Amino acid sequence: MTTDAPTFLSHSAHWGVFLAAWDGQTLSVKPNPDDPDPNPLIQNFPSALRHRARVTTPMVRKGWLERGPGPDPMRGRDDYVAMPWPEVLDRVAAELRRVKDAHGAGAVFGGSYGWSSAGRFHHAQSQVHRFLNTSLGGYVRSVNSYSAGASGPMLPHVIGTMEEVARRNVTWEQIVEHTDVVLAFGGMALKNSRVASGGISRHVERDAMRDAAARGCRFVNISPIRGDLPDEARFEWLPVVPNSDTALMLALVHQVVTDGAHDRGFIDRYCDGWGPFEDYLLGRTDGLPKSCAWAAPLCGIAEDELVALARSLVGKRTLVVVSHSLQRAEHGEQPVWMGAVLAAALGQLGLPGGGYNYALGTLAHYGKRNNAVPAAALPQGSNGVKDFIPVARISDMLLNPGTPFDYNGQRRLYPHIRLAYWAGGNPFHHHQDLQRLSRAFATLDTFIVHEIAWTATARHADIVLPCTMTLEREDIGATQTDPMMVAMHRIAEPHGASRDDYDIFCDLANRLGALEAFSEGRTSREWLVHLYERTRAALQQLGQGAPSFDEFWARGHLMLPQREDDGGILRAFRADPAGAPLPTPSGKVQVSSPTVAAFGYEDCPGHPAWLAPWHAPTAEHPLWLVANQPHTKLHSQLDFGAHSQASKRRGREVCTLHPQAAAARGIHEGDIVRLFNEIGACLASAHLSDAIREDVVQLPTGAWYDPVVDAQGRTMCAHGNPNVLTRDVGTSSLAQGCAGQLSTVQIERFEGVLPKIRAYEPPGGG
Ligand SMILES: Nc1nc2c(c(=O)[nH]1)N[C@H]1C(S)=C(S)[C@@H](COP(=O)(O)OP(=O)(O)OC[C@H]3O[C@@H](n4cnc5c(=O)[nH]c(N)nc54)[C@H](O)[C@@H]3O)O[C@H]1N2
Ligand SMILES: Nc1nc2c(c(=O)[nH]1)N[C@H]1C(S)=C(S)[C@@H](COP(=O)(O)OP(=O)(O)OC[C@H]3O[C@@H](n4cnc5c(=O)[nH]c(N)nc54)[C@H](O)[C@@H]3O)O[C@H]1N2
Ligand SMILES: [Mo]
Repeated sequence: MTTDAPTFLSHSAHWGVFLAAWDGQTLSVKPNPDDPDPNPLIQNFPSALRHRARVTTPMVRKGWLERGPGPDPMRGRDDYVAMPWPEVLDRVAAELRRVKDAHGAGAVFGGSYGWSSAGRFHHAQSQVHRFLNTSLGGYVRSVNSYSAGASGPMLPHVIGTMEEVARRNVTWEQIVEHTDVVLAFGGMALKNSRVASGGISRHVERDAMRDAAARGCRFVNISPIRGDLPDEARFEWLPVVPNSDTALMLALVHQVVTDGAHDRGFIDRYCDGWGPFEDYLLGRTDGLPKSCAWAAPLCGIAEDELVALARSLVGKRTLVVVSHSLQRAEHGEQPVWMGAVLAAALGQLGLPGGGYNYALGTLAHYGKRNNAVPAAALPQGSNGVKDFIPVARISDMLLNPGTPFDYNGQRRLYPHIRLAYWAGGNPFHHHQDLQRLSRAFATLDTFIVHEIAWTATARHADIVLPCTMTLEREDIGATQTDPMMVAMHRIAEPHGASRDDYDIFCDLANRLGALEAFSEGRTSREWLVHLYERTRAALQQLGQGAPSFDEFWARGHLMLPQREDDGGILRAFRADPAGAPLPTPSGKVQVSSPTVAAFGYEDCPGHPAWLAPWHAPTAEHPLWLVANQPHTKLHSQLDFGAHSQASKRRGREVCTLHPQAAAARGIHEGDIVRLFNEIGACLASAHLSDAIREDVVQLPTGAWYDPVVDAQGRTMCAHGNPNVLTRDVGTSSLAQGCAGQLSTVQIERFEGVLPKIRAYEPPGGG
């Protein structure tokens, strides 16, 4: 008997373009053969496809079924009852109609933040938004992201939109050719830059850093963790105290200014508001010069090192990079603004390989050329509800309806939400203070979730609708900065009774009398053809031949033309400040902002400033917690996959601390430890390393929330989810962004009976 070798077909994920084959038993994956540095995260797929953590059938929470819609603290610990599709969809449609009739569409929260899967059509968040717009008349939305919650609103006041400054600016090619010094605040870890929403065909960062370093480019990793730059960059490490970067940058500028080495010509011509900033910098306003001597104790770097670093930058092609992580913290607006001012003081903005590239290296989108034709996207329709929240204010909204909040110069009210609809995100991964989030979700009448797997979010839902994972459907993979558009073939049949998000919404829209508006009469395949047609038309406008959809589908990909590597708006502005002004209120780099000053926020004044974090280590919680992105998965996705599981020890996530911090607490390599502070606790396995500051413990995000009650009656996460330890505060009144990257904790050996990990076991009752 002979068996045919399974056929490998093209597909794409946020962690790269790949090929996959499924023979009904075994899934095999291999990266795009042209990828110089493929992302190992694709290895989470094979064991995940048919894992027991997948949701197999629609499920309804017992308490909701018995008592009907209404606030319920049982969310998160209840049993579930299986229900056939037609009946469950009838109930969802009826509940949507009830809430709309009784309270209006403004009582529905449809922000549905989350990364879902690659693929432009089955992008779950776009699907929810389109469904709620067309079938309900709208929903309360969320603005900005967990990624860039502070920089998103801040950068337009200062220099230009986040997109321009992060995505259409300095490229890796320019760095290889031109850059003398890269100051990488927060580093540029390859684990991060090998991820990009939508998928990338070639991961070039490792080679670019190697080539730049070989030419003599100097990389400086300014971060509490050494591993935030790869060895290929041959970097120097400045182990900075967390949340002190603004002080460090101020000190660099102070030194350059007092040496008279700042680029006055550049500042006069291209910046405004230098005067008030300089008064602050030199201490004329507060009697406190922001010198290297001043900054040294704040940022944990010796004064003479800071002076030497400042002087070494003058006259050099310097690129300032500020990672997303720095602004995912209290006063996160400040390092974003100050990074631009540092680059301006050195006169580097707009030069090839120089200046300021916010967020370079945090995702594979950045540092690339942009495509000359737009990527396909599902139109979302128009939203009849005007209320919104900054995305990370979800618990505040649910717990405090009707109360005011500040945002970017506005004062608004939190709406009263009765129903939340989520598809493609995991708030019990992404949000802070998870016990508070659990209380917030208890206030709802109804919580509906589409999921591929039994995440903690699904376990808090009243209705869980099982959806296909990416490998089980067709889609188009495309991003703005990768030339390869990918035909994402269906690799396997849907798991259990799972259905595409799109088909679920079609059936609901039909029940709500809005099928035509939602679907425009197209099947999924017809939508792909429709979306492809737009790319094809754009290519034809450029005078380029474009294959038919069928040819594209059969070939598996299409290479798109890219724009010139022209340095974006900053290069154009440098060449012609009057003709190509920056998209800021004054058209220049705003070292001070009268707009921001007029907001009158104490926590975000009119020029970048050193503002001590509200929460810094204390005697009780003496260590900084760095809760950064995980190496072995994307956020919480496929945490049950073999690649992620292999990194755990005794089933727990691994935290890293310095040997001296460990010795002081009697902690040894591999011990199970308990991390705790005033809001929560979790277990983790301890790893000792001297590549981290002594006052820092690092625990990545992504372990599925697994609450257990300990012997003292306190809830802790048995698995190692750091968001039980992060505080639910906004970055400032201006952006109200997520501040979850950092917290403060104490850590001790765990002596009790080790609780079992239950996070991947489907809940009872089904
Ligand atoms: N402490 C701390 N917290 C953080 C951060 C931090 O640095 N520190 N980082 C933050 C950042 S930058 C981000 S972006 C967020 C990420 O937060 P999220 O984007 O919410 O995290 P994911 O795990 O990617 O969640 C995506 C969910 O979608 C599901 N899914 C996948 N495909 C589909 C699909 O086709 N349909 C449906 N319906 N569902 C699907 C997955 O199973 C998964 O549960 O986390 C934030 N949280
Ligand atoms: N493998 C993997 N890659 C990812 C993701 C993932 O989940 N997994 N998520 C993706 C997403 S959605 C995003 S938005 C990006 C996020 O990109 P980032 O937010 O930049 O990534 P992090 O790994 O959280 O943080 C980078 C480093 O910043 C350092 N750091 C933390 N606080 C400070 C500080 O105060 N000062 C300084 N100087 N350094 C500090 C930490 O040591 C940390 O390792 O990553 C993307 N890439
Ligand atoms: Mo993110």
